[in-house]
Amino acid sequence: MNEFESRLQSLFADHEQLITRKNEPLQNGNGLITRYKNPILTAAHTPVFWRYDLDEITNPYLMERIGMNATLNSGAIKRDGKYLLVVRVEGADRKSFFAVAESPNGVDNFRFWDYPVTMPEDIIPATNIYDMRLTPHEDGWIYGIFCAERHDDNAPAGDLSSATATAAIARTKDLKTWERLPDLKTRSQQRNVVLHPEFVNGKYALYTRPQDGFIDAGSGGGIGWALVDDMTHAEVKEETIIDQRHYHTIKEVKNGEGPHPIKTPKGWLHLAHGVRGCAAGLRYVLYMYMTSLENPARVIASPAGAFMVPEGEERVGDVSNVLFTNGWIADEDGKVFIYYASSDTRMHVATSTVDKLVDYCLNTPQDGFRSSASVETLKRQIEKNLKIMK
Ligand code: M1P
Repeated sequence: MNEFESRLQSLFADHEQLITRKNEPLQNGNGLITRYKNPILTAAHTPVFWRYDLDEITNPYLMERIGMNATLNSGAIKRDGKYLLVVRVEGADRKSFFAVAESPNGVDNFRFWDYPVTMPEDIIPATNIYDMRLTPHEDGWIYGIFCAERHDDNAPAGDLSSATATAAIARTKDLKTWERLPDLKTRSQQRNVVLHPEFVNGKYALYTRPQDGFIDAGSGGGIGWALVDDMTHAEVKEETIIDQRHYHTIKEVKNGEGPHPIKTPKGWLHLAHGVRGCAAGLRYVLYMYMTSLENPARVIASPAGAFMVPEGEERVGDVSNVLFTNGWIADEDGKVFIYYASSDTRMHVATSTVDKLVDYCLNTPQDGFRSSASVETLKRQIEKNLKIMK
């Protein structure tokens, strides 16, 4: 065996060892979620045959030809007993694309399908596409709504950073063949748009996130709600903010819906991200809320603060201090798999149950928006507990 062949062999062996590594739940959780020891997907999990030209004649030094930088913000769905993620893979060239990774158990052994998703373009091609929310809708289609980023041609000459964010829409039956539908028509820019899984008053319902600019929510922001007649020509004519940003909270700067909500007997469970600013930059955390079964746009529970924050190695990456989620799977037995990315770099899983998440939403105190209100809430719990402890 020559050097090329032996390196090739170890590349494949190391990769196989990495992707088949057993994951383990971490002890000492907070009673609500269980984190897992290993990230479920990293750039190193992408197939060797994506990154290397395996031909000794054209790549005699066996060097990486197409680098992968990150695997992050993934949509999630369960099909035929398999846990499927539509992963945002970011190449070394900074372009993101979608690729499906599947696992037999939802916590490890995630393996990418051979080819990434070939996503058809809309009329104006996008420079970058990312962060797909998957919704199996009661109309029979699986919709993928994602951000399409394009250079802002109205920016002053020489400004190569200004961009626009638009909600792009595609649908599929098998995650292999995608039909691209026209981008969502709205007055403002949009990111973090999510399709509700059921018709509401006979219409499609969208969670939106209007924003003034590509980064800044500006005067807009908050999680919005809009009814749309037709997903093949989707247009937001009226938009109501159902989950506001608020001063001195974890969602002061901006927020955005995560995956589509989960239906429970007590209401719709929502998972979202909230952003605040600090000396270290923006800090992204996850939070939850619930809306009513009768009217999914009416908030019925809003626990104060964060549901999950970046911890340990999660805090560091390409964009540090970020947790972001756009995928979760509720199993038939009530177990919930929360798929989240840390610091725009790698994917993780945490598990919980529908019952625990509902209990968390309904019984965690709400934000009183002032320190004195927080102290009163704390005192009530202390008083109750001291009686129990006597
Ligand atoms: O870098 C953190 C996140 O920033 C954006 O989220 P939002 O639209 O709420 O600001 C997105 O670009 C997301 O992909 C990214 O993870």
